[in-house]
Amino acid sequence: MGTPASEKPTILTACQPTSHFHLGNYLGAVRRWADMQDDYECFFGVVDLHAMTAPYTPADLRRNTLECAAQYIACGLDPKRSNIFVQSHVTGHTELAWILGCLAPLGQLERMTQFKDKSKRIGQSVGAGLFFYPVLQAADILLYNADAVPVGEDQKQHLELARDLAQKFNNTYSETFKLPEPLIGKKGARIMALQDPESKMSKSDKNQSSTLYLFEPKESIRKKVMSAVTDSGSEISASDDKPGVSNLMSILSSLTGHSYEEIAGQFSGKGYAPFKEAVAEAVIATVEPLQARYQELMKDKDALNTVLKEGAEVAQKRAYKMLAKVYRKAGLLERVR
Ligand code: AQP
Repeated sequence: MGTPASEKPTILTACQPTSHFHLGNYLGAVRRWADMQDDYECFFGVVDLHAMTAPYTPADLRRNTLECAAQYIACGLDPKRSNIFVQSHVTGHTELAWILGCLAPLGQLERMTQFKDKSKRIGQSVGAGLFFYPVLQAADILLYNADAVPVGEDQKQHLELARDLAQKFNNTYSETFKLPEPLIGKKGARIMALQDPESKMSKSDKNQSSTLYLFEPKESIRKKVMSAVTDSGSEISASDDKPGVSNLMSILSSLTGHSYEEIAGQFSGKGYAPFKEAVAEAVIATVEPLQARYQELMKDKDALNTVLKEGAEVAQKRAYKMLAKVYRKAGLLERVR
């Protein structure tokens, strides 16, 4: 018998249901989460409230939320071992975000790179929600008093804010929150855009040839990889002055387990084409079984909704407990029942 859930450290992490997962979400995040399920009590959120921070249509959000749950399961998250839930189904995320927001220094929020990048991309219609997003993310994590948060490298700055807010709450009121540790993988922690290897691979990239989706057709994957930006010269090696080749090497290494040295040796003197073909084949071999499982899961939406209902029930119990503690410590009068 394994360790009971209550004795395991807790992890909380999440994806936004904005569109299908890309290879960065998989290698930097979800694949690693699947490997952690026996060692941690896991809360995997579908953070629909975060997805509202950029312009969206309600029908897409609804569809993406259920599809995100199916993708989690297809990628190896197991509802029998983990709690998969939708953020808006659990009371407490937005409430705690308000309390933490009252402690969050404005200057620190203004320095968030994701806010700066995304607000530039969205332009005039950018809402205050995008600015407040990291505080809601801190609330997502602290509501479960998570010990650790496995994420890609792009989330490091947000996690620092979550730790700072936990510390500030503890100092202002009294010891309440653990300081969550970021768990950032060594391999695949930052997969870069295929057409612009200086920027991270992202769902909202204007140039969709840059983003490899897990559930896109094989031919399209092959085409995108073959047209990925490489660097001058023809040598296969990872270095700062070769961001395109380094990114493809990182993808191949993460998918096959081969080291950079092995990859460099295998393609030495052969040029970019066979190397890119190997990358495309490795991606396709990885996504094929995931795609088949995903199609199966999407046939039974009732079963998916049941997974989300059960996940939210467990999450809610935990959230109510934490929220009551936070309200008490922050001086809110207990409600007369
Ligand atoms: N390029 C990446 N490389 C490694 N890990 C990544 N993650 C995201 N992009 C990369 C990790 O995926 C998890 C879920 O991310 P998310 O759903 O919150 O989406 P995001 O970070 O906002 O991803 P995108 O693609 O950039 O979405 P848009 O364009 O909508 O903002 C996180 O653990 C993240 O670290």
